[in-house]
Amino acid sequence: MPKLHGVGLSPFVRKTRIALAEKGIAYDLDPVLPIGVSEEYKKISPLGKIPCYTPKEGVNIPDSSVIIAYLERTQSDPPLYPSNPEDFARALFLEEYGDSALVAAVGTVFFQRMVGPRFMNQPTDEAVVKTALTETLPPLFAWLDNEIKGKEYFVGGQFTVADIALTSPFVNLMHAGETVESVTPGKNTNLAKYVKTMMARPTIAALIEEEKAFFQEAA
Ligand SMILES: N[C@@H](CCC(=O)N[C@@H](CS)C(=O)NCC(=O)O)C(=O)O
Repeated sequence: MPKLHGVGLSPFVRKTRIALAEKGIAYDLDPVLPIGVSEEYKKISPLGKIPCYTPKEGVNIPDSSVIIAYLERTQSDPPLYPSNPEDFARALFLEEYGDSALVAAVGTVFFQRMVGPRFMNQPTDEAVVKTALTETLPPLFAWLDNEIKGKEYFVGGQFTVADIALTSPFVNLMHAGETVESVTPGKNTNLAKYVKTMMARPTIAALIEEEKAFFQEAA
C-alpha cells in the first residue's frame, strides 16, 4: 500500500490527499509532524518537510507539487492538469499562487489561532492576525475573485491542480474561524461562492470532516 507521510492539517498534505482521492488511489497516512523531524525522515524528505509520498518500497517523493505531477504520470485518469499548453502553464502558476502567497498569509492566522495556543502553549498574537486579515489577505482575495468571476473552475473549464492548491489553504482559514466573507465583508463574492462549492466537493468535504473531528478530539 502506498504511504503518505505528514499530517492532514498541513495545506500541502491536504493538497496531496485531495489529488490522491480524486484519482481513487488508496494509501496509508503516516502521521509525521512538521516540527523537529527525525534524521531518519530527512533521508526520504531532505528538506525535512511534509508531505513525502512512498508509492512503493524504495521510492520516496517529497513535495506536494512533485507528488501530484508524479501521480498524473502514473495514473492519468482523471487528469488534474489541462492538456492545452497555455492552460497548463496557468494552472501551474495558480498552484504556485496558492502554495506561496496564500499559504503564507493563511498559515499565519492558522498558526496564531490554532497551532500556537492549542499545541505549543503560545498565546495568539492579535496584531499579527490583524495584519494578515486586514492587509495581506484582501488583495490576494481580490485578484482571485476577478480570476474566478463567471467560471466554475480556475482553468480550462475543468477541475485541476489549481483548484486543489487554491482551495486547500481556505480549509486552514476555516479552521481558524474565518471565511472570505468574514475577512472581506460584502466583497469577493465570486471567490466566496467558489470556495463554498469546492469545500462541498466530496473528496474535499470528506477530509474537512476528518480534520474537524481531529480538532474536536484534541480540544
Ligand atoms: N513545497 C512544499 C512545502 C511543504 C511545507 O512547507 N510543509 C510544511 C508544513 S505545512 C513543513 O513541513 N514545514 C516544516 C519545515 O519547513 O521545516 C510542498 O509543496 O510540499
